[in-house]
Amino acid sequence: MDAPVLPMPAPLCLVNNRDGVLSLDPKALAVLQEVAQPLVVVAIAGPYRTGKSFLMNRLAQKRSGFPLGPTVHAETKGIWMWCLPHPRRQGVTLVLLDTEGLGDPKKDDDDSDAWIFTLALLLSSTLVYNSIGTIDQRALEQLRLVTELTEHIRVREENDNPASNFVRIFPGFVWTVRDFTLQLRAGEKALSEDEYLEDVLRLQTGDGKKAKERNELRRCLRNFFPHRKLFTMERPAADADLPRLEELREDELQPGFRKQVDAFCRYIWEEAPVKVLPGGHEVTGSVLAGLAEKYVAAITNGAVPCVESAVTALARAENKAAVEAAVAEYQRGMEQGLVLPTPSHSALMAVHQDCVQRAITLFLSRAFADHERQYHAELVCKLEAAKEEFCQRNEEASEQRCHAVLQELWRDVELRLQNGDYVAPGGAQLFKEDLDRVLEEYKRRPDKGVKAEAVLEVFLREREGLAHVLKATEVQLELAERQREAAAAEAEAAQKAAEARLEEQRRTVEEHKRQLEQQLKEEQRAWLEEQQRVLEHHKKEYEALVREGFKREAAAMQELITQLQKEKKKMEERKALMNEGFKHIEVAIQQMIKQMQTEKKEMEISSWCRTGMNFLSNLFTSLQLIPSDSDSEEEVSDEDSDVDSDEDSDV
Ligand SMILES: Nc1nc2c(ncn2[C@@H]2O[C@H](COP(=O)(O)OP(=O)(O)OP(=O)(O)O)[C@@H](O)[C@H]2O)c(=O)[nH]1
Ligand SMILES: [Mg+2]
Repeated sequence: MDAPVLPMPAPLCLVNNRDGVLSLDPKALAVLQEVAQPLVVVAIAGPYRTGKSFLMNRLAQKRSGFPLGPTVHAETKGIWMWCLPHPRRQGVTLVLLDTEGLGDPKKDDDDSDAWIFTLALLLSSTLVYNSIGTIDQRALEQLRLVTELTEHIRVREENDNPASNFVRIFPGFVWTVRDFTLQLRAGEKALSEDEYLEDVLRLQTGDGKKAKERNELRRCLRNFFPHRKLFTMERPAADADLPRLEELREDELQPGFRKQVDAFCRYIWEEAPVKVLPGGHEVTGSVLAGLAEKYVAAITNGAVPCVESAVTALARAENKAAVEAAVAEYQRGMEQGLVLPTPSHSALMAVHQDCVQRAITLFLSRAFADHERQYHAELVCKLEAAKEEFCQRNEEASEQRCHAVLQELWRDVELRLQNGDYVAPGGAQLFKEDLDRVLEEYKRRPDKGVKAEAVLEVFLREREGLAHVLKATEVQLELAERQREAAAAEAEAAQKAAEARLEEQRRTVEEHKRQLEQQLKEEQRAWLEEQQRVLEHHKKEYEALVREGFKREAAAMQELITQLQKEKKKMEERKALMNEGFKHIEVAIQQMIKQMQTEKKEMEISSWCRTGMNFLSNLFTSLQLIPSDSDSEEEVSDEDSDVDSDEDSDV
């Protein structure tokens, strides 16, 4: 399992805010870099002095941590971070982000409020908006930052259409209302907290400028945040005790508050999702640190943070690291699994296959946005080169061992040669017997490895001159015969090795194809699911607008839905195309193998990569999984396109 979060005794400042200039704290970044687990990131934002830090400490299950201030002066500055083991999910880290309160009159820089809020939103998977009192017009107006988000966030580099794209990347939205004293009723009817929130977000009738502005905010909240949840909490203690809340025992807090805050914590621990990038890749500490760096750099350069460019830039570094990690994993596995020299080439290949599989799995679990499969192809080349190196080392180890054995066994023959025993009468017979003994013993010796026959053949060839020295035809014949035998054995071994290598290359190509296919299908499934979610969300909105009598807005919503349906349909067509593509790949691999078998040749690494991996990547790339904005625009302008047959067109 991935390394668990390091114990972090107290929160650290992640984003400094010095007079409106934001910067990242290297210490907090270093802590994040160490967290290899997927992260659930919960950020809290909202007006200053409303009990945000206190609530975050409850989520951390700690009495103190994020500092609270007892006075009217704003306490939290910038964004503070606390990484903790997730209380409910093994192998997941909970990251709490406590932000500086909004609307502090002491701040003269209004912009930093907007950027802190933007960062909290971009970095989290669940955003808690905390306010005090009730959700009245004033409370809503404090959230006007939401209507300005289009000026602060871009989702894609080109053709960005924030209205439809925010919903894909925005976190879940939880509103906590503190010191809430109202009864949740509409007339006679009791309301749940969520019904109350929806009631508050209902569009207001009227055509005036004020009504428009009010509705704009409501519409933004409804459109951008499909998952909304409300928790109301009563005052936690008597007025006199509020400044020393941290010191109060649990049973000194109001029972009603305890129940409500517990329900909130339970919801966050059980429901808040792991943060994912567009495309579904789970965010780990290093990725979150990278995102924070990219976004803060954009803000300090006076630019608008763009999610797509941050992800693409991060992907380069992460994918490179993923290749390195996968190759290191392969090498570690090979070192541990092999004792050189191996008895046969296939013994080495069995370990290789196992390690390659683990390396590819590791790479695919870490890599993201590798749309051109550039890094996957690089991995193939590096694994191939690493394998060749192991094969080389295996052969060298075998050669050394065989030479040592032959040297040892030949020592007696050498002595007899020096004594002239073989030139004496009966010498030829004696030489034959000795040679037999040496070769028998050589055969018996274990652990000679893949070069046993080749080394023997060379060894015997080097001794061809002996026959001449000994002037004995029998010796000459005997040597020639033995040499022929060794050569035949060597040819057979070489043939077997070539076949094994061919088989291994086929299996490796298959393995890459299998894992890639699995990943592509998974990506596509995630995309379709996300699109379905977005569609359902917009459909719900459409129905609400119709119900509330907002015809013009409903028509605009319907247009958006039609566009999303077209994108979905296009993806489904691509799915069919992709399945076709995989069949072609299968056939192409078989043909490639057949050709190699007939030509009895191995592919060189470079040509292997070209014909194998590049072939696959080109085909996958040409399938172009995710439709781009330009695709959908092109489709939308195509008035004749038939979408009415689509299952979702019943709105
Ligand atoms: N009335 C009230 N006070 C609270 C509540 N929770 C905490 N407090 C008190 O309010 C004061 C401010 O609490 P914090 O948690 O620091 O509030 P904050 O929103 O983080 O404040 P800033 O970081 O300055 O924006 C402290 O004295 C808390 O004890 C609450 O639910 N109701
Ligand atoms: Mg605070």
